[in-house]
Amino acid sequence: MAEAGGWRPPPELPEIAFAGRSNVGKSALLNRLVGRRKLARVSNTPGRTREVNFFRVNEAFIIADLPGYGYARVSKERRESWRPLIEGYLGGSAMLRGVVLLLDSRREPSADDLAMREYLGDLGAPALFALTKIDKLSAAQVATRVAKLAQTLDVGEDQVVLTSAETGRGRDDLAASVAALLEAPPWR
Ligand SMILES: Nc1nc2c(ncn2[C@@H]2O[C@H](COP(=O)(O)OP(=O)(O)OP(=O)(O)O)[C@@H](O)[C@H]2O)c(=O)[nH]1
Ligand SMILES: [Mg+2]
Repeated sequence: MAEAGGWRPPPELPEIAFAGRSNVGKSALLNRLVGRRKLARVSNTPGRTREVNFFRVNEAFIIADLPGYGYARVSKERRESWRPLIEGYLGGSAMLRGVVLLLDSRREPSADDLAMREYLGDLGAPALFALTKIDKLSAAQVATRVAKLAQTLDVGEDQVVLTSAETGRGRDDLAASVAALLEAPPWR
């Protein structure tokens, strides 16, 4: 089901998935994480990434950049087409070790964000919550937004990583958290 065209790695290396709504900054953050400017295409056109893109990092693990969901300007059918693709991948990959769900630090979670969060809870996969574009908040706004988002999502603040692909903030925290997911025993 996850075969969205493009390269699919043989299931030999552990996989970490990046999920989030369209334009939340998945591609930018994963480029920042692996320190390569143009690994994943950062789009000027939201809703661009419509397949699962796999990136092998250091011959050690795979990042699956999932298509962004919830882009309003595409047709209703296409807007809802993310579910089977994303859930098919997350539900089916034998090598999945964890999911990073990205949320825009400035915005309230959308219905799709909450559906995704619930899906991850039901799935039982280890999850991290990366708040993106933190550079767009003032220092004073950060603490209140983080507390509010953690509460809305019903996650502990220790599972939340504050990130900016623009400034690099949170990159090392995210790398450490991803490394911990990779070192944990398979959950499935
Ligand atoms: N200020 C700021 N802008 C960001 C940040 N991360 C991403 N952006 C911008 O947000 C837009 C979307 O970024 P992408 O990384 O392409 O988002 P995406 O989630 O991969 O989008 P899709 O592939 O369409 O689902 C681009 O214009 C980025 O330059 C950030 O940390 N800070
Ligand atoms: Mg993208």
